[in-house]
Amino acid sequence: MSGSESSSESSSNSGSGGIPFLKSPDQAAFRDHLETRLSHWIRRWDGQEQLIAGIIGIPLSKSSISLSGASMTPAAVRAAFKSFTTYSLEYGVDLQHMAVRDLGDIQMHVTDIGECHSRIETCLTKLYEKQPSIVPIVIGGDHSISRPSVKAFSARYPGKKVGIIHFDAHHDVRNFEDGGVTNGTPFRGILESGAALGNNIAQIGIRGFMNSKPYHDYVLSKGVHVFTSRDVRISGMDAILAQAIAAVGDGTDAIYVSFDVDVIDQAYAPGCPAIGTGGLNPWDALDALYLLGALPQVRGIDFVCIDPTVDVRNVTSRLAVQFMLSFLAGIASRPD
Ligand SMILES: [Mn+2]
Repeated sequence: MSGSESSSESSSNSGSGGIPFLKSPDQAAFRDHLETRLSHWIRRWDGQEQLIAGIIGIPLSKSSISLSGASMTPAAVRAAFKSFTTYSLEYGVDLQHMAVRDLGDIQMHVTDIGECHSRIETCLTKLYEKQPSIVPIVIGGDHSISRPSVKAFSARYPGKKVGIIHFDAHHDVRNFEDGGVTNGTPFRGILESGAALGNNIAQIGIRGFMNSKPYHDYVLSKGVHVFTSRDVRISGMDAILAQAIAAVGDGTDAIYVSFDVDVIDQAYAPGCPAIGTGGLNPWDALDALYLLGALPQVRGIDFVCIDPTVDVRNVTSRLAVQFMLSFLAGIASRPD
């Protein structure tokens, strides 16, 4: 039997309902049997398997100060899974055998933002009980989801301290009096709740003409380590990240990474509500996320504030997938 006959026979064997070449809708995309796409690899979680990492969507954007379709991000990110393979020649890794699954979305209340935040904390707290070693990859949602996410993360390590590395154009410590709990307040909430101490938080990529001095003074008064976008451009990401890790890792037992995609320059991340120039470039961020993934103390991450409804050719959602993959490649490089 020739090779071509053999391959046509295998196609006919795999046809839906025994009909040759017919594929079920969930397998309708082109498939090359010599490559694995994320959409083939990241299957839904069965509720039992102990995972290295799990994707959890939080479709909340009613708490965004500016109009945001961030609630659409988990779906947009999943849709982009078909565009990427599991193999990176740059990092020398194929992720396809790593136990990473899609846990689905946390159901949001339609009108009650406080209830939404409470559900996030409850759901993640229970998840950590059931999956003690999981690294959650939380896909927001706007940045307000990070306060309940960090609170659950902090409670995961009772009696211990957690550190946070926060990539953002903004300090995110607005007062609660003017607008309540929003995507502008997560780090005010984290600091005031004691979920993490200021001295255990580093903010990377904060930039000018997007913040106010009282908020800059506030984070400094709490001991937060602030590295601007300009600092990264002048000193290089490796040097800044090393300083941030040294500061945040000192005396802490676990590190959470919160990544607001608006930290990236608007040219590379047009699908964010708060776009602006002077931001980080994506390749620095990709490497930073690889290095953070490789660090065993890093036990959770979120990606927030993408609005797929204003994105251009899904550039920003796809960037988030690449960020997630770099981070997972880092995890794959950890010693067992
Ligand atoms: Mn931001």
